[in-house]
Amino acid sequence: MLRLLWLFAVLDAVLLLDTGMLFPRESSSRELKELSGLWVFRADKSPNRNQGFERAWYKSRLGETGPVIDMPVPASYNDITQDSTLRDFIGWVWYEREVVVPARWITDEGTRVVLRVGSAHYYSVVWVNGEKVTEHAGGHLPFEAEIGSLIQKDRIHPCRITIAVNNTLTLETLPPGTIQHMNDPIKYPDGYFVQNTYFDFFNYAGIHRPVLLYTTPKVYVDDITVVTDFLDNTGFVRYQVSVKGAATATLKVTLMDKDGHCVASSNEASGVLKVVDVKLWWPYLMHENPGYLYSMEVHLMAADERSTYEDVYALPVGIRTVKVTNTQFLINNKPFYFHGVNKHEDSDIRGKGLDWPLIVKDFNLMKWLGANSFRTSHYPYAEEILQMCDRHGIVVIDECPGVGIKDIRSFGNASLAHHLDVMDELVRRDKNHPSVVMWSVANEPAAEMQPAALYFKTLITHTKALDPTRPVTFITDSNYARDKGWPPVKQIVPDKQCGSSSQIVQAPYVDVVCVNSYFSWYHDPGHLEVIPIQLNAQFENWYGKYQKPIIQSEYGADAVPGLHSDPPMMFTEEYQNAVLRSYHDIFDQKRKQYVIGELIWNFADFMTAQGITRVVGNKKGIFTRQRQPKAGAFILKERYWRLANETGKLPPWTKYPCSL
Ligand code: BDP
Repeated sequence: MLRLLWLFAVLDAVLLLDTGMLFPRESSSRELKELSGLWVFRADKSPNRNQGFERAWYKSRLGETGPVIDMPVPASYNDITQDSTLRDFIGWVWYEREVVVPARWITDEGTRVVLRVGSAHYYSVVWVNGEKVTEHAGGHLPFEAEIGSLIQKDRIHPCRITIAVNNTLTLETLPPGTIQHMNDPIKYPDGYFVQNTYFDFFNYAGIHRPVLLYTTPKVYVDDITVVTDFLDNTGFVRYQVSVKGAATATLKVTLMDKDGHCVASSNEASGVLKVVDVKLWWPYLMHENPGYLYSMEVHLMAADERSTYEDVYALPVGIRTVKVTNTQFLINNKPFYFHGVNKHEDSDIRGKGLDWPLIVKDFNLMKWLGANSFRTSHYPYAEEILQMCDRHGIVVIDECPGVGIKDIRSFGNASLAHHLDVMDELVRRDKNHPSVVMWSVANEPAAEMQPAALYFKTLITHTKALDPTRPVTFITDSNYARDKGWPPVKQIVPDKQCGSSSQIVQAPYVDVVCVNSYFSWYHDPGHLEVIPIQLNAQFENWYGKYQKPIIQSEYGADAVPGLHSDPPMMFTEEYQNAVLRSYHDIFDQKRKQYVIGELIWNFADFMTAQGITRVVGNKKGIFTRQRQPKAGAFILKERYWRLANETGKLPPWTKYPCSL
């Protein structure tokens, strides 16, 4: 009974956003039209970057107001041409695409037509046939607009979609940045400015995820929330369906197993489905049948004086629990050890654009490696990736784009309000993914600054209220970013004492302590011998002070593939190997106590801004940017399979991982 009361209580956590953001899926009542492919494109290179708005480029075809080029969607625009001014462009770019909309979508008054953008970095304004339909701040989460009435106005011409996207980062964006105008005429051309960022990846921009049109009936399933639990052999799926477009509707909710058999059903908009002989959702390498998903089919029927409406939406549901103790992370009440990676959405040519071959390759590599988890450093990844995680049992720490919050002015009210909105959007989008087991609200902010304490208290409390079912974390830099040479924090941060005070902000509110450290790299460079003592001290200090489980959320070293030296020297593959091995020795001592995970920095090499510490990007990958293994990948593979053998339950086919 208590369990059921708890399930009810958690669903009362109400998102402040007034609509849902269900992933668009086809069904007998919903159609979908993908707009991936070639769009026309122009960067607004006018001095104030504002010509597009001044001359209303959205009013007519983009090709009529100036030159245009082909631009693939989804993709970052930066690496598509040979033009360095486009690669490094700051400001508004314009995309346009004409779409022929099925006649029925226009004539059928009972149909809603929705335009959805999976993500566009950073700020977007969208017009349909010259009329503004929406705008959105934030580069990593979806947004939508209903456009039916607009396309009905002009039934003759194809529907023209114009999207202006601006990649400028300011003190109040997430991630933050600053625009610096260089006014010295002896050094810089007239009107010269640069974008400063305080994070270590290239600020790729453009329409990064699919744009599509989809339909629903006028009365439709707007959102579904599920929270799961189990007791012995019985699973519980507490659900809530929210309906839009009518005050009343009849619902039929059916939970189907993988073989299409109904295992539970209900006619209520909210309730608890009981699943006998439940098949739990388990992580990869923890169970012989990982990633088990049920399908919750919601069937809506409604009527008004004009028509009847029927909507069908099927949501994949994994039944599992997550709990944290002082020393353990429990999935389905069993200790889970994160042996995984940090990733980036990053690859040659398409930058941060969603790319299925890359996604599938990365999952194959993670499984080859024996990785059971990753963290979405440093922003929310595509939903398509989370769906893969659900299906393959890869566990996710879901991070918001709160990276590089280094300037005291980024702790103001406007920044906080935006950060809270982003958490709302993130939780709204990802709440139903069984693979997501923890929220990360920020990476290595300047937590020592005085306003940070209240800022993060508010943020973490808010996130826990949004979703009381998942732990919350905040990633701390045990090295302190200012020592790294990047970002240029010394110029923008008032020079306050920077020591261990960041711990004060983090630990009282988070459920799991996540620590990044780069011993023998940013500190004591070249001195591998310091790793054991420093890493040991790091763990003992954090645990001693807060008695919370710890994840080594980043560690690693750059290795230029093919660069060798023995004894090891920095930037060689041997040095990367040595760093990994030293860290692993300490992890092996502490994982028996309170260390609950290790995530290598990074899965693959990735592009960064140009700078004196980066040779065409960050080379801390254990795979190259083209996804070929460096020597370190084999060390990690051996270790991860050994850990899996020790801590998990391997299916027979994984006995010989080398053949995978
Ligand atoms: C960490 C940051 C990560 C960087 C990494 C590095 O969280 O974004 O890429 O350092 O310097 O502190 O390689």
